[in-house]
Amino acid sequence: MSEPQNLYLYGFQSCPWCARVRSAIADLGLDVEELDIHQVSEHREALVAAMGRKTVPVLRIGSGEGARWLPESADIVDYLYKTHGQGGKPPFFASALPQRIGIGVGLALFVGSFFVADQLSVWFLVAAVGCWVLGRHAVLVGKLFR
Ligand SMILES: N[C@@H](CCC(=O)N[C@@H](CS)C(=O)NCC(=O)O)C(=O)O
Repeated sequence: MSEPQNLYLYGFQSCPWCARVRSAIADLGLDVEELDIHQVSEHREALVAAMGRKTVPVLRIGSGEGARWLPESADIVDYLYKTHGQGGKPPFFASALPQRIGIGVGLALFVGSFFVADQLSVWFLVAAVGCWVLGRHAVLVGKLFR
């Protein structure tokens, strides 16, 4: 297990994307202080001051002027495994891969829709939107497999 790393997670209890980060933190056995933006207004204000919005989860690495603020649950999970995972990989649905695959396939189908017959292009567009939505919400899809 790694030493405490001066890591802080901005989030709130019922946020599914925060749960994804929490599962990685538990898996890696990290010491991360959680800062609940619904319970403590100072945490919310600090987050908005740093990020310009209150979307969570956001990982703060360090404190004060030199702090780095990292948004996006999949990127946070990747960062935690890169820095503390000792070569291990996050589980598929906790990683950024499903999002990247969903969005990539969605984009490919969208572009493909311009090159196929009219009747087929509608289905390509429907499938493109489906892949994009599934990719964006991979964390919720992943819950079905847990
Ligand atoms: N793509 C983002 C989604 C984060 C997200 O939608 N967070 C919700 C809570 S679970 C939120 O903060 N919504 C309020 C807002 O954006 O102001 C991620 O994976 O971290």
